[in-house]
Amino acid sequence: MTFPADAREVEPLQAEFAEAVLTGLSQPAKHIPCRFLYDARGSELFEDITRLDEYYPTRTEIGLLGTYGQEIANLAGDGCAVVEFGSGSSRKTHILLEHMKAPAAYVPIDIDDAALKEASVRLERQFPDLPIHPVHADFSQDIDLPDEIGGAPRLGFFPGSTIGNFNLDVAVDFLARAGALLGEGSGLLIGADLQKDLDVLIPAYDDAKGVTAKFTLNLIHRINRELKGNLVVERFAHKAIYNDEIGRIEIYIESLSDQTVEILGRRFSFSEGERVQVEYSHKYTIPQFRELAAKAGWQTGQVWTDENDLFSLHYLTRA
Ligand code: AVJ
Repeated sequence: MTFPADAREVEPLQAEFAEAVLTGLSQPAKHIPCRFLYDARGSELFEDITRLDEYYPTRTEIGLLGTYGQEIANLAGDGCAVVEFGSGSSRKTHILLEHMKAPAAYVPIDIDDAALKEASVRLERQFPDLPIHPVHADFSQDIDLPDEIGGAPRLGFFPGSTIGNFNLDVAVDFLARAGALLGEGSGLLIGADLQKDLDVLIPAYDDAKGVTAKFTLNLIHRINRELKGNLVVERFAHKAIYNDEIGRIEIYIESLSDQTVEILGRRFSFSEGERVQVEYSHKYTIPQFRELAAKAGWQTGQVWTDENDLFSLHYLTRA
């Protein structure tokens, strides 16, 4: 395994977090970008979410990868370099790699260096012949692929419906840049969550055990710890609603009273019921997602879904 040069190291997140919170809470419609939910504790809580009965995406996608892995591997061809965007714990990658014939390399890209190292060590043990070249970077920024993968055909892998975090424009922009990075002739296997009944959708983002609430409210603990905040977590609540017009789950931190808080020596006021938007999770129909991919210059091909039409896996190609 090789680790990236300093030039590819990401900026320390601390200053960025401070800037995002101070600016985001100064706007009339308060918001904090969702990537700040995923610190070490947040990533742990998200892993807990993926194991909830109500949270169908993870197990459904894992099922699809198992069922259609061979078909996917055949489409990708032999000797591919697999490039995973936002690989995190790389919990789904082995299913894909097991089906692929003589993959040339695995390139996990993630902003969390610890998760990246851990996953690389685990996969290296599991696939001793597979060269692994981790890239420590924010995959939403411009990145370079390691020289070591040379001219191997590339298969991008973007599971989990992480693309659902992005607004339409940002999603198109990301897919276009992923296409430029992977290059001509490459493939992209991408998971997209599907639109569905609210009685299934809402509990997936507001579970009975309150794990999702804990995940959302962890942001308050992070603000208190890292940005000298004095927020009282009991005075806020997790709120998940479905925006029917746009087709997305919207997650908020809601203030339970009129209150004023202090963060890095600055004061912020909340009225009772006021919300801070912290995450979006866009849901697509298959035609909608194909249209989005086409806008970003990808050819749409195979789509796999489960028998309950909960989740979709798309295989895209680049001419
Ligand atoms: C990591 C963006 C795929 O949208 O389902 C789940 C995030 N937040 N529950 C999703 C999330 C709260 C998740 N993604």
